[in-house]
Amino acid sequence: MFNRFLGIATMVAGIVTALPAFAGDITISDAWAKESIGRVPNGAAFFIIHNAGAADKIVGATSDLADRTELHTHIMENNVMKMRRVEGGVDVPASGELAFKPGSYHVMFLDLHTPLKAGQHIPLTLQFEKAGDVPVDVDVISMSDASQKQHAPMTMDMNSGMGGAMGQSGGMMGQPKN
Ligand SMILES: [Cu+2]
Repeated sequence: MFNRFLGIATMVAGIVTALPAFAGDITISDAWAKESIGRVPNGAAFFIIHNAGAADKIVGATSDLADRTELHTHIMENNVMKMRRVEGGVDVPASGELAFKPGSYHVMFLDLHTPLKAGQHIPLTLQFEKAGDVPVDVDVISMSDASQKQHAPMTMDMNSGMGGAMGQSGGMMGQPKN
């Protein structure tokens, strides 16, 4: 019984560390964005939506960080990964989760007013059909931390036959080829 109590205490500590945003049945965890490199004027935020209640839908996002804040997804078209703005929102299943992650759904910041810097926390508001506005605190992380999170790389899966070369560290963009 004591062990079980410790287990619960550990779980709660983990949840507190993740600083989830909470509104009704919707909780957002693990919200992050990549730091800006050079003068790239755009950025993207990722997070996990947890829904404890009935089916809902994320219909938009707002921020003061950029001229436009949009819901985007990636699609494969003729073997090329392309970004598209999501029209009509994305369904969040009842008693389920929806992940916004690299290579898939993301919140896009177009024309950032200032570059994103690692260590920053940026405010973002997600808009749900039923839960309404849910404020989110997004952690801006470094490129190297971000590449560790990106188990689904943005590039195409062209190296799948090469044995996965996990021994090499630091290869962010794959090997250059001549
Ligand atoms: Cu995008």
